[in-house]
Amino acid sequence: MIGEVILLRKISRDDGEYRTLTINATDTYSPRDDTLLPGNQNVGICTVTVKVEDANDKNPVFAISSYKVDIPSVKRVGEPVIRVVAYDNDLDANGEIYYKLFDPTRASNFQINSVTGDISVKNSALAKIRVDTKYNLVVTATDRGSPPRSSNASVTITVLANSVKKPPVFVQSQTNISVHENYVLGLNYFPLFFSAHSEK
Ligand SMILES: [Ca+2]
Ligand SMILES: [Ca+2]
Repeated sequence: MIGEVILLRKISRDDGEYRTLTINATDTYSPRDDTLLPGNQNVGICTVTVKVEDANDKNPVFAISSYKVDIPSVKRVGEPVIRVVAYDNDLDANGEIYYKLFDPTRASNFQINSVTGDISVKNSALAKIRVDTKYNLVVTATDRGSPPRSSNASVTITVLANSVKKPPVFVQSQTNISVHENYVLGLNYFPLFFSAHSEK
């Protein structure tokens, strides 16, 4: 005789990785067999341990749904801008995440490390912008389950055109001054010329 164990409802790994079942096999009373009187049947007991395998039933979740950052225009190619982070509570490949960056304008000014989520500058032209410029990007986190699941977050990067204030510069970097010993304190002065440094 074969006994079948059938799943009657959906089972979740969140309630535990293992389930233990106790199965009894009882022989049948037969009027022609005196040894098998009612209440005097033989019982065999078997314990079955069921392991619940992981299904890819969780989406990656971003720690922040909307990232915003301001960066100076002097950022060079490869310089980090911001790091995005997502989590996935599934196991193994079902919980392994990789990142992709999508720019609706196809400008390719920024790039993302698919493993770490680090976004960095990709285009040196960002260092030459003349006005503050906002970039609205979308980052996607996708797991390696089959089929895969994914989530999006928005990333707004504002590149500030005049973010670096350069110090004033003296017209003459070296000046020689003669001082008479009988000059009056506070009355005699010596003009030193300097100019503000221009960004342009
Ligand atoms: Ca998953
Ligand atoms: Ca799961």
